[in-house]
Order: sequence, then C-alpha cells, then structure tokens
Amino acid sequence: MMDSHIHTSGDTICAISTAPGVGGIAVARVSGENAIEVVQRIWRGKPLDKMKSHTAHLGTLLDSHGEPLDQAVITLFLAPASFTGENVVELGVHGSLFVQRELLNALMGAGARLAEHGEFTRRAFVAKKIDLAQAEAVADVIASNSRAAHRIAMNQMRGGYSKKLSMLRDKLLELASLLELELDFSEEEVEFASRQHLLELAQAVHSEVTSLHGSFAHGAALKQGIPVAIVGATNAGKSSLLNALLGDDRAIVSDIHGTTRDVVEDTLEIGDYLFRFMDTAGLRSTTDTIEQIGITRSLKAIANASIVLLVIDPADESVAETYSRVAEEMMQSQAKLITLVNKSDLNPEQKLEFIPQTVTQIAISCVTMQGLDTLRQQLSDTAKEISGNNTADILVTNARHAEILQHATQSSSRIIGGLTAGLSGDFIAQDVRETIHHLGAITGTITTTDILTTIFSRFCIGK
Ligand SMILES: Nc1nc2c(ncn2[C@@H]2O[C@H](COP(=O)(O)OP(=O)(O)OP(=O)(O)O)[C@@H](O)[C@H]2O)c(=O)[nH]1
Ligand SMILES: [Mg+2]
Repeated sequence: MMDSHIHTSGDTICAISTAPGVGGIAVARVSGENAIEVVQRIWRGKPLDKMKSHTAHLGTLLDSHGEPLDQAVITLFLAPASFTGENVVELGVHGSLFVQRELLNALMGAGARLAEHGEFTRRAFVAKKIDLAQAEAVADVIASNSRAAHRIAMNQMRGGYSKKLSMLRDKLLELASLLELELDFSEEEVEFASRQHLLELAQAVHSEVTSLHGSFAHGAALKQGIPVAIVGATNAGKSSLLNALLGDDRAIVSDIHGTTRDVVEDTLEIGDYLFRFMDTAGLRSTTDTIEQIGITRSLKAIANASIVLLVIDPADESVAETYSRVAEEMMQSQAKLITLVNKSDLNPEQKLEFIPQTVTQIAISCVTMQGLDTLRQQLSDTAKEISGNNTADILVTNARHAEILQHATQSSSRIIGGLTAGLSGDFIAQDVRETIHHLGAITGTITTTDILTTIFSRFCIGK
C-alpha cells in the first residue's frame, strides 16, 4: 500500500524522471534544500556548490561503494528558480537499467530518499510555482495522445484556465462586497448598487460556470478519444471496418450473421484527434439471449457516442428498417450520423435514396479500402465541427473539476434565485461564499491534504 502520508519538504527526494526501461540516456532528478550536497557526495568533477544556477557540468558519478559508475552531465537549478522552487539537480546518465538502479542506490546512500508519485509537482504547488489546476495539467500533458488533447492540457498548464477561474472569482468577490455594503447601509435608505446590477453579475458568473461544466462532456471525449459507435445490421461489415481502420485484425470477422456479441473497442488517432471506435453486435431480431444482451449494448453505444457510423450492405433487404431503427435511437442524442454503404467492390457506387440528403453517405469497401480516406477526412472534419460548436473557449477535461463546477452551477443559480426573490443580503452572501469556495477548490486555494494526496498519487514517479 502506498504511504498516504507525504513527508514534509525539507528532505531531499530523488527519482528517475525518464520512462522506465532502457534508453540512450536516463535522467534522474534530485530536489531539496540539500540536493547539491547530496549529489556532491557521489560526484567527481567541479565542486557543485561553487557553480551557478542553470549550468551544466560533465563529470563522473560514483556508485554506493565509491567506484566510478558512469560519466554524467549534471544540470543545476538553484532555489528558487527551479521547477520545485528548491535546489534541483538533474543527472543525465547512460540509460542502462543497471546504471539507473545503482544511481538511485548511490543517491539514497548519500542522503536522498525516493520520491513519491507526483512529489516534484506537489512541491512546485506548495512553493506556489503553479496552482493545482496547472499541476493537474502537467499530468495531462504527459498523458496526452493527440494534438487536440495536448493543446487543451498545454493551455491549462500555462494558466489560461486558472486565469478564467480567477476572473470569475473576482466577479464573485465584487458581488460579495456590494452585498456587504448594502447590509451596512440598509438603515439609511441609500442604494449603493442596484439589485439589477447584482443580478447581472450573478448571471454572468452562472452562465460561465454552466458553460465550463457543460464543456466537460466534450473535453473528456477529446482527452479519452471521441466515442464513435460502429452500428448496423448483422454481416454488414462493421468488424471488417474496425479492422480496416486500425490496420489490425482486432475483431473477429466471419460471414455468419451475429458474429460480434460484445462491444469491441479500440482507439486511433486521425488528424488532430483521438477517436475511440466501438464495434458492436449487429442489429436484428433474435431469440438468442446472449445476442440480445449484445444488441442492448449496441444501443447503449449509440447513446454514448459523439459520432455514429451506420454500416450498410446495400444487398441486404432490411436496410431501410435498420436505418429507421438507428435514426430513432438517435432522436435524443446530439451525435452525428454518417452512413457507410459498404462492399462497394461487389455493388459499385450506390446511393441509397431513402436516406435524407442531410445525412452524409460514403461508399466504402473493407476489401479494396475504397472510400476509407474520405471517411477519415469526414471523421476529422466532424470532430473539428463538434469542437467548434462548443461555446466555452476553455474545455474542462478533469472529472474532479467537472464535479466541483456542477456544485458551483447550483450555488450560483441560488444567488440568482435569492436576488430575484428579493431575499436579504446575508442569505445571498452565503451562496456567494459557497461559489467562491468551489472555484477555489479547483485551483487549490482551498484544499485538504487528502485531496492533494489523491491528486498527486496519480502522477508518475519522477514528475
Ligand atoms: N466483398 C466484401 N465483403 C466484405 C466487405 N466488408 C465485409 N465483408 C464480408 O462480410 C462478412 C461480414 O463481415 P463482418 O465484418 O464480420 O460483419 P459485421 O457487420 O461485423 O457482422 P456481425 O458481427 O455479425 O454483426 C465477412 O464475410 C466479410 O469478409 C467488403 O467491403 N466487401
Ligand atoms: Mg462484427
């Protein structure tokens, strides 16, 4: 079990910061007040305590027995001008697993201890180098696997999101102080700020908080992959399409109707976006219990998708029926429908007349790969369109933030309610304070040790 108690700063921590495994070079980091003395103990080269910040030095590192371990390049970052705000030494060594292990042993022998998950970033937060939302974005940048996800994380890390939250907080503080004034002078029948002005402020905050909260569905989709459901009648070629897109035999393909029973999922980057494809069980009426469960899952996949790919074999007699069924399932959803008329190698260029003009139709073949480039382009365009439709200029991608924002939409809506109902200022001030509190919990102005421990334990060691 992980030690939930984070040691106070002051002690010197060390970790390998590069990916686990063998590499050309591995980088170890050491941070703490005594970082330089600790490294000096295993270092043969220029005296590190005489060197300036932001300088690199070539020398020899010793193992825990005092024997030469490796030639290394050491980079110094002196407090407070470092990532953690403490003295930081980065040691670039050759990336053998043996060298990495021995180096950590030597550092521990010299007085450092192994860092916990995210402890470097946590120290950066404690030193107020970054706020909590930015610290979380560091993890997102490391985990980002598409240009779109990377862009959001970078914006958050550089503080765009925090700035927005702090603007909202300022509006709320203004609201709170105006309410205060109103209370102080309530006896004197002077109106300092009209309730109308207060209402406008509250509405502005509420609408921004609501739009941030609303952006989570899309933000999460961009981060984890935009969900794309591949649906259609049995034998239409859904699993063949998944395999063709992935360039891999991911799902079982056969000419037996009802081959796919469960949802088969995989992600793929197309253009700037990561997509999460879900191959589903073919839609047909069946008495087979297991197949029926599979079909229920297909319908659920439609409900959860941002894009639905309806695969059609034009030779199939029930095509119109399948189309209506899917269209009906999609009535409630915001998802985009794209129909794929498959097996074009057998049935050259067919356009299905019963499908409305507004719905995109692409002729494809999973055998000749015809039309797949058009499909990839269409997917990337659709993803861009979905992103463009989002009114928030900042996307929330973090579930913790989304939950807090949900509370903030409720408390800010109560402020509006209170103002509209003409309630006394002290009742309303309560909800204003609560909203400020919620926003503060995102950036970390208000946090508990438990929350911090949960957040940073999800980081890699060495970050
Ligand atoms: N000629 C031709 N055959 C195809 C094409 N796409 C799929 N098939 C064949 O159609 C049959 C069904 O393909 P699958 O991909 O298993 O169909 P599915 O829609 O996943 O079927 P279920 O899992 O049963 O719902 C297989 O024999 C495939 O080889 C195509 O573009 N052209
Ligand atoms: Mg299948």
